[in-house]
Amino acid sequence: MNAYTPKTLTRPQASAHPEAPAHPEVPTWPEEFASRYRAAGWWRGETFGQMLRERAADHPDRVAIVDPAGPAPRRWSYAELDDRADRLAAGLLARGIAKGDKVVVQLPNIAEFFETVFALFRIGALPVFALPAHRETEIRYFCTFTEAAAYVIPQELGGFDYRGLAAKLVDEVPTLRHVFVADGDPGPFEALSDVTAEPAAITDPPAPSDLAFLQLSGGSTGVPKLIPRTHDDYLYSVRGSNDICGVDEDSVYLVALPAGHNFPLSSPGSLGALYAGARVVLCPRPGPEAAFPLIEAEGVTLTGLVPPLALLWTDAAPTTPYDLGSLEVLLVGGAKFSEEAARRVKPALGCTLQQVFGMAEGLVNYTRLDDDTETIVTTQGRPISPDDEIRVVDDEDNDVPTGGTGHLLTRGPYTIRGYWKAPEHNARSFTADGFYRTGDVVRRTGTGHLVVEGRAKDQINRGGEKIAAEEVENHLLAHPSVHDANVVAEPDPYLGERTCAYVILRADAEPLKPVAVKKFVRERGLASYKVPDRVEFVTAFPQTGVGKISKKDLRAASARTPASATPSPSAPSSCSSPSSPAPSA
Ligand code: AMP
Ligand code: DBH
Repeated sequence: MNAYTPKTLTRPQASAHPEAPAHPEVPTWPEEFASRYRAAGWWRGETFGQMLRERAADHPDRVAIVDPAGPAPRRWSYAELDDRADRLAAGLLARGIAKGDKVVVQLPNIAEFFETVFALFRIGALPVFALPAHRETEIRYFCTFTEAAAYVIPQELGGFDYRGLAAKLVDEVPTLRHVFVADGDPGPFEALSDVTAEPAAITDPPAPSDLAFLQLSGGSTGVPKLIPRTHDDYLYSVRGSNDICGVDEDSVYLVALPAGHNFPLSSPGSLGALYAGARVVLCPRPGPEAAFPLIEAEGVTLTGLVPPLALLWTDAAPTTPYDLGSLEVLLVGGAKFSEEAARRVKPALGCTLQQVFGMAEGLVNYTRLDDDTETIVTTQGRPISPDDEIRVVDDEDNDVPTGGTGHLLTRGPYTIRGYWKAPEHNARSFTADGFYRTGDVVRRTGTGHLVVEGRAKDQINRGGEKIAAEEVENHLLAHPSVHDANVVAEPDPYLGERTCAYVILRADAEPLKPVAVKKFVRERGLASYKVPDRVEFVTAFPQTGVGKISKKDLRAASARTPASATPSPSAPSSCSSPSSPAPSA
């Protein structure tokens, strides 16, 4: 299958002002790299707004978005999506939302997600892709840190009323002028469907080198970091993914994970499908009960899942009454997929497994559809681009030979050169010559495939949901009875990893129950996947030779704890709750 090639490619603005970064707060590619990436044809001077316009012109009547939720399933053609984005763009401009403004978008898998992000792309306002699972703490941070002008929410999801949260934030965040409610009862706010005006030409559209949006990082520190992506660089990752995953205009992509996450958005994701003029089908929940009927009804050809969900699907497939015969490719990534589970995919689902090891910061690796079975089940793939530079290094940044294990550093045409407004983080997370320190420990095979062997960053990967240990520790430390806290990963047969919090209580504190600690963290308004699965009270932490706390020893201790002695963790939000499917940033 060939990637769909648009009939008309406009590539005007890219070279118009290449060396003047439109966003001085964002470290960007030095001009020698930018011109190289343009000359190589990776950056083509496209924007997402133009892209949709061209697809709509080329085949107005093809179905772009299928949203089966709600009283009547909706099927939007390319012409309809294009027109809706135009009208919403005009409505947003009329409300004073303009180029460069940030808009926190926290929508589930509903058609309005696409209307909203394409309207924002068109006017050059930047979506900030919050996940439905995020709660007060995260959303307040996104709104204040980005000085967001607007917040787009559903009415309610999984029992959580987003309007209550919005009301609080509007009071607290001076820049937040608008809340738009995409479905249901808008309450005191404006219904998104009312934000509409006659489309007019946009006088100052974004340039391809401008930022398109801010994506979220799972991070390893106390605060999530924001990832600035440009139209040019992201479109390249999407186009490159389409070529590698065989996406063409006959493809049907099922969005099973939360639509705003980098994986289902771009690897090759919904944006890949729209780039190809293909069809995007929205799945309200990622489990087999919701997904399998849609696969049959819509003839879904590919989708992406995190490992725990892929396990659920392979378990359910042999006995399902639904015909899954249309499924050609299942992408699995976000966390390490075990070899045994990987071997089960083809026999159970009858489709090709494609492992994907990606990150919202950029670099995405795929196993290739024509790789041999051993490569597909034992590696996490190789980079999209010949210009993706990969280094595997030891603790002193010396390159290790092929086949050796080390830290993965990367630089390339769609990997950021720095987080948004985070100079101190950037000094640590990027080398002086612009390589991103991924925090992943990998081995590179002779064929250039990467095998993820572990992780150096202080992060827990809970079935694809990323949790920065430090963020949770900071919340635990806020408890008046807590003297000190350390959060580590412990193995879990289903999730891969779950969280264990080791807590030292103050000498004078009343005894506490683990459940009280969990409740305290939850009530601080944190996404529920970040609430520790297990809380263990200790009187001291193991130390290293120089007296630092040894997380390594804590992890080892927690791995030795018999599973039966611990309450079984809640399923990843991907599997249990409609509001918060994995993975999370
Ligand atoms: P984020 O930076 O939040 O987008 O999360 C990206 C991180 O997820 C990577 O740096 C890896 O740690 C992890 N990850 C993603 N895909 C895989 C995979 N296929 N195998 C192992 N880890 C993965
Ligand atoms: O985990 C991720 O962030 C991820 C996984 C697969 C990702 O960003 C991607 C593919 O693009």
